Amino acid sequence: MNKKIRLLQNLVWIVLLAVSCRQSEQLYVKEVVFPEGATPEQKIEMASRLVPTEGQYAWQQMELTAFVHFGINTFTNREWGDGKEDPALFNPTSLDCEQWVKTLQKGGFKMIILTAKHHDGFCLWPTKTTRHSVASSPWKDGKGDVVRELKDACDKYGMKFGVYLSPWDRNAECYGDSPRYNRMFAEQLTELLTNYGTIHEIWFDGANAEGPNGRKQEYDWQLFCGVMDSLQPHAVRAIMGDDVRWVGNEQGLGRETEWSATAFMPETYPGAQVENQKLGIHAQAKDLGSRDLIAKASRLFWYPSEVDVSIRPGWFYHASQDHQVKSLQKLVDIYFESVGYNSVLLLNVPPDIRGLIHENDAARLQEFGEYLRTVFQENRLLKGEAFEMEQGDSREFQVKPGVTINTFLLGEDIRQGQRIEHFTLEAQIEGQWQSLAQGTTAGYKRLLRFPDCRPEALRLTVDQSRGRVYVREAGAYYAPVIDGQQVDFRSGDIPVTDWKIVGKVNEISAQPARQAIDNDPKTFWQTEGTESIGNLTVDMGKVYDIAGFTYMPVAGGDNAGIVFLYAFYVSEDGQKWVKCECPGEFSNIMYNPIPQTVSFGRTYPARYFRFEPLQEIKGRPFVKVGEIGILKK
Ligand code: FUL
Repeated sequence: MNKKIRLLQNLVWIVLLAVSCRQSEQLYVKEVVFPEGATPEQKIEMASRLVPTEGQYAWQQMELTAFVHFGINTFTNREWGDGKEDPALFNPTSLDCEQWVKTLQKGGFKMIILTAKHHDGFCLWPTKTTRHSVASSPWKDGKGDVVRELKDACDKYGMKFGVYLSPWDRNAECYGDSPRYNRMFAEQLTELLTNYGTIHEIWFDGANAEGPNGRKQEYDWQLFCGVMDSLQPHAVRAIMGDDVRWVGNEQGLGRETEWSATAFMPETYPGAQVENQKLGIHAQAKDLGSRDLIAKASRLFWYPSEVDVSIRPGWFYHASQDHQVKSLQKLVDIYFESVGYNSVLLLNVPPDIRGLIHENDAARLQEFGEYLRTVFQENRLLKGEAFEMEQGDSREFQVKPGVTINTFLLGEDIRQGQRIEHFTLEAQIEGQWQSLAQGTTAGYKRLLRFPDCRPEALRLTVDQSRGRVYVREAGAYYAPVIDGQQVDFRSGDIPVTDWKIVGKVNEISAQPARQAIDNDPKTFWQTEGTESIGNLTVDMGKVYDIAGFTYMPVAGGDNAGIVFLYAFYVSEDGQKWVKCECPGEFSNIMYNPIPQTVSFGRTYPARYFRFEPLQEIKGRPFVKVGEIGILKK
């Protein structure tokens, strides 16, 4: 099998699309190149006929997919391992992949993507390419294979399966020696795509060489694509892949206006950086598909968005986060702002050191699944099946008598393109029409929420569209109010009332250092940015045995000032200082600027502590610190 197979598949798909098409329009699968001199109107008309591949369409239909971050970090309590970990640490006591699958299925998830290798390079399968794998661990006497166990469990319960293979590898000695590492990576990919049956999604992370002294590895995407084309041509390729696009944040937040037909060129394409820069767009850009942008673009891609977020603050399991599992309300909001914003949700659920999904996460997933099933089991419109509309058309729907609604669903038949640009919804209540809600793009699925009401009918108007609109489904639902509050971040265990800052501090007058220890995460300390970054030395008034600390980043706007590397010191008398054992790196904080908890793995007697930021996330000369807290256990 080779690239031709992928082309052939697309051809068959086009024929199928053409047959199902109630029109005789030409469709463009995955990509459309505008002819030289095309007018903005011609481009929009062509954009409306851009459609997904068969694989992309099947992927979109899953709606709910799960990430499982599990590996050496689970046992070292870290987010990013440095590759120097002893494989002997990997030893889950009661790993049960069937429990993962059954638990996620109760939550409504249709696919599991496993971190077969994270940035630490530790492989969850017995690879021939490195000794840094389960084969060197005591787990099952080195004969275990997590990829195999999970894939078997997925097959048994009818769950789809995907792999995360980190291109960035902090263990591989050849990383940075580009051709050698590329060969090794291609071999790892080959093993994964050959030995485990059908793989539905292949996930390549965008993070690489963020560490200090990182050598630059030039990845050979052509080589990797060749491997995928020949071994698993049906699998969709995500992030550093051209089928599925990263939404641009790790908070679970989609865009209200989300175009799957986008000018954003997949970053692995030659010249993509220049092309995207020319258009002024990047993964986080607010607008990736408006008329104005398309007028400037020379081609468009069907490149739909995937929203990845963890059910806990971190991607990997940390016992300290057992009580920070996202609330049902938060998960439901994420659902509405991902699946309901024309995206697929990729929710991470990290198994613990036993090798099981923790009871708290399992209970939450069950609630989440039950909630969604309750909300969406019954369409409260009398008729919401497929129909067509032109720009300016309105369509009325009868609501079942006497029912309350607060949610509207609008889904386009994207096999004919994504076309709706603006729509409004009105409700007829006691004979009077009144405005209820409005939206911009719809795409595969758009959910609108509004206050509870009991209308006799609803009226949908397509105010603006890119040609004729093909609606796959419309629905009205009732989403009940959810009880329960999210547990707030605990800044520290020691009251800050007696704390004093010691010595000279680098600070700007508007954001003085004391704001980093005032127990108010909304205020912060900012350094001047002229000399060295400086540090914060605090006298806590008496000696405590301290086990760790917390850092609350200030995640406003461009994330400027967030600390990446740091050192932490303690002292009993303010004279003799001890450097605490800790990673010295807030891993992944540039993508996920959440409160950080650092555990030393032992206690230190301390009356004084010193937090020394060493590097800002982008090497800027200043930092901002929302809060520093001290932990006793
Ligand atoms: C990030 C990684 O650095 C995180 O550790 C995690 O795997 C997330 C899904 O992607 O960029």
